[in-house]
Amino acid sequence: MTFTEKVRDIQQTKNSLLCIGLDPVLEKIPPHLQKTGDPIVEFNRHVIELTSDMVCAYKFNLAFYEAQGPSGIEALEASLELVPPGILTIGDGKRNDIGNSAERYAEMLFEGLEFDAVTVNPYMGTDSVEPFLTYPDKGAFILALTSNPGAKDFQKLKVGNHYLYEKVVQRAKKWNTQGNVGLVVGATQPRELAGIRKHVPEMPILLPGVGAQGGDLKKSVEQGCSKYRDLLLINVGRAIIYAKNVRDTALEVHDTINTYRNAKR
Ligand code: NUP
Repeated sequence: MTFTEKVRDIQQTKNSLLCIGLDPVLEKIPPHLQKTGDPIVEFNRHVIELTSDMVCAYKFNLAFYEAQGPSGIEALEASLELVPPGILTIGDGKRNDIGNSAERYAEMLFEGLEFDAVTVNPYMGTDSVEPFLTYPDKGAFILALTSNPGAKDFQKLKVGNHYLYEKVVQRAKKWNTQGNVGLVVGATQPRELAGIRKHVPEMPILLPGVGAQGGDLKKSVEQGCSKYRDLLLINVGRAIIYAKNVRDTALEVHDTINTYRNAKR
């Protein structure tokens, strides 16, 4: 089974496009969990227990763990153990380097931490991305068009008749000989998302930017799904993990996504 098939299988089985971003910040963790031995792990345990029946994936942004030093890495490893089978784990580190060094990043993320998928920065080109593609059952989400305001600085520069991000999408399509390449596209860019989906009808798209960053959920679902209304992984972080009622909030996002997904078009 290719990575793309795995995404489809999990999303259809669980009837969910929701990916929750586990980006814990110590100061924001509720007081009763602060008193435990490892607040980050207990916080993640709390969120995972309340939401694992309604997600297709959990995304771990490495910065939130690495910021804590060695104990943060241990917390990341312990948190990954808490994810039940049948749910994808995504290591969001946007790593890359020359091929020889990128190989070590791929080894660390796929073999050491055993993530199912990672985010990859394409700026250094094909030889830098290739090490992430040598794991056929693992996914590499290539940064195409990000959700932040600075996305326009480089990603929307014109290169010939195309924007730079369109060149990235074209190249990612070429890299996808084994069904293990995906794209990162921000929910703040729904118009461009439609164009990207047309170009890659069957590629998984990881979509951050819903919730705290104000991305448009309805348009994202309408423009970003494949024709089978899947292969879009909608990441929501802060708006769910710090909600007063984590389960109710997550369920509302999950159900809203499915309402848009199932609407007649
Ligand atoms: O374009 C991107 N935008 C973005 O926010 C690519 C990302 N990987 N992210 C990450 O998604 C960001 O670093 C954070 O981990 C998550 C969004 O979280 P939130 O805004 O829902 O809390």
